[in-house]
Amino acid sequence: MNFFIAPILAFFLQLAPPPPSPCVEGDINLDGKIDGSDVAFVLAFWGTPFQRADLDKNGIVGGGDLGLLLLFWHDCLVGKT
Ligand SMILES: [Ca+2]
Ligand SMILES: [Ca+2]
Repeated sequence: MNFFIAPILAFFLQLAPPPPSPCVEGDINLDGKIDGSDVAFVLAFWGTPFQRADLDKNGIVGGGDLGLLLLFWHDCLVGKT
């Protein structure tokens, strides 16, 4: 499933505008917030070297990136309220 979805998501991410918020670290789809859609990107690119979802910079998207995304999620919500 990732084989078909990942290239399509990568294409649309290339068209995305610059990040509008300080939540850059985990805002994979650049919509200004860190939420379930960013988790979906991590899962869609799981096991691939997609750089924007590779938050821990180990060269592959995996559990470490999901953990960091959840960590950033919390920080982002605190800053927005
Ligand atoms: Ca986002
Ligand atoms: Ca990684």
